[in-house]
Amino acid sequence: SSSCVAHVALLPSAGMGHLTPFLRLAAMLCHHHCHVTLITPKPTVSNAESNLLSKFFSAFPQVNQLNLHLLPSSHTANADPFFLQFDAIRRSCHLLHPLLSSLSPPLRHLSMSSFVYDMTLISPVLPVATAIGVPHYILFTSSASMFCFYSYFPKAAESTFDGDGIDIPGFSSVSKSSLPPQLLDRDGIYRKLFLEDSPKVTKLHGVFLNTFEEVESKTLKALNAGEVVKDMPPVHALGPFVPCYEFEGLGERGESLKWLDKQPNGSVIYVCFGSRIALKSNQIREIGDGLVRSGFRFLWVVKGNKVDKEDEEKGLEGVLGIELAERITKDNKGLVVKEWVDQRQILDHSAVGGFFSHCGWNSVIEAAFYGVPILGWPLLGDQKINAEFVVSNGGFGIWKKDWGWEGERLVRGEEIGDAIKELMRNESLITKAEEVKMAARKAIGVGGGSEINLQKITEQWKK
Ligand code: BUP
Repeated sequence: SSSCVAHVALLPSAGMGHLTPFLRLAAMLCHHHCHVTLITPKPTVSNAESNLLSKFFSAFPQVNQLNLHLLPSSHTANADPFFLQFDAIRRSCHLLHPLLSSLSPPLRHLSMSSFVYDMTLISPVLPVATAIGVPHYILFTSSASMFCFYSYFPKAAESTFDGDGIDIPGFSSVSKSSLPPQLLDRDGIYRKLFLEDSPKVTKLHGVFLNTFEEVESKTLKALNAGEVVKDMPPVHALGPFVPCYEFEGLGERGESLKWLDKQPNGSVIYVCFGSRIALKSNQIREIGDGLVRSGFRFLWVVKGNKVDKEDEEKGLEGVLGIELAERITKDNKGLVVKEWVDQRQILDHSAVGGFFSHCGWNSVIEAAFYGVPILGWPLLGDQKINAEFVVSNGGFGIWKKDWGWEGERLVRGEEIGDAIKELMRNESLITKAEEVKMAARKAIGVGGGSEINLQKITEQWKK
């Protein structure tokens, strides 16, 4: 009967790094026979987001779409467009109450359904979820380690971080230089957001993470034992969120996949620094120089602008510079693309033997799922914490710590070329990556930890 169907509402926030895991979770919930409502903040910041949303809704017509029309964002000159969007969503959350009250079937039935929202929306959503009276959860779109740091942050912020590192139960010893710089900045906007939201995690019914026991067990245990924060609600590892063939990369195989088809097994290094970062042009040229110097084949996604909507008028030569573009063409070993690529299919391709990555959490988890060794260059935010995970927990990659954050110094082509050679020639990393891949698949397979967690929680909602 319909009373046995759990009805889950999901609310993602800005950027592909947040939207993608939400859509993958939505697909997982559909496969577990939940009725799903996806709340979509409109308009999106990037074209990539609106494209992915329309593919998702055509693959899952049973998912109910609710548009949350955003109030205009407060314009701050030079602010990060993604931050402005986070802010606009936060300031529009009071509009959720009338929107959610109009749902059918209603969300209101006690312990029958749930509301899952983005980690950056705790403060504004909390009163709405409480008023509706529905169990509510956040999807924390980074690692368990980062969540550990996030929850402990108000306490940690009392200190000046002057020592070598920071001592948090379950958090691998991370040095001060690896902590997100925006959080150390006393006037930082992300710091304010963390300080406001973090103490409220105890008010949630639970926290979902795109990770798995096998790689973050110590941290998950500490979180769930209340060692990080007293009264921590249950923290559920549900990952790795499987890239979903039903809506991702539908349609024609693009240029980059066709090019990969022609390359030998394990011969190509795939280079991509995520959807949020546009490196300075002198740094882009050094990367190109490093790729050519390495002697390896490469598939390189470059971004000339932070937001894809503004990137269209600049051609590839405009981003690379004519000299580098010609050198790459002459060398004939690499393909450079400026358009959005299907990273899932690229990492799954047998020609790809390594991944030069900024260590965004989704990218790290995708590389783990497909067993691809990583050369990490964390550029901002949580990425050094994620790189630490790759090197220590997974052991499937390398990270040159002296390269620093984005723009800290110019990393030379020679250094980059050497690091690529080191990655691509290291057989033991391939073995490690294969082990992580097996563990990842075990976690979500029948009887696996994450699969059991998801089953338990959806059963709970159906009661
Ligand atoms: Br760029 C790019 N194709 O061309 P992260 C990214 N992706 O499929 P970020 C593509 O976007 P945050 C492209 O597979 C991953 O799922 C990629 O998320 C996909 O980094 C996602 O790796 C990017 O977490 O977000 O974009 O920096 O800062 O929120 O971590």
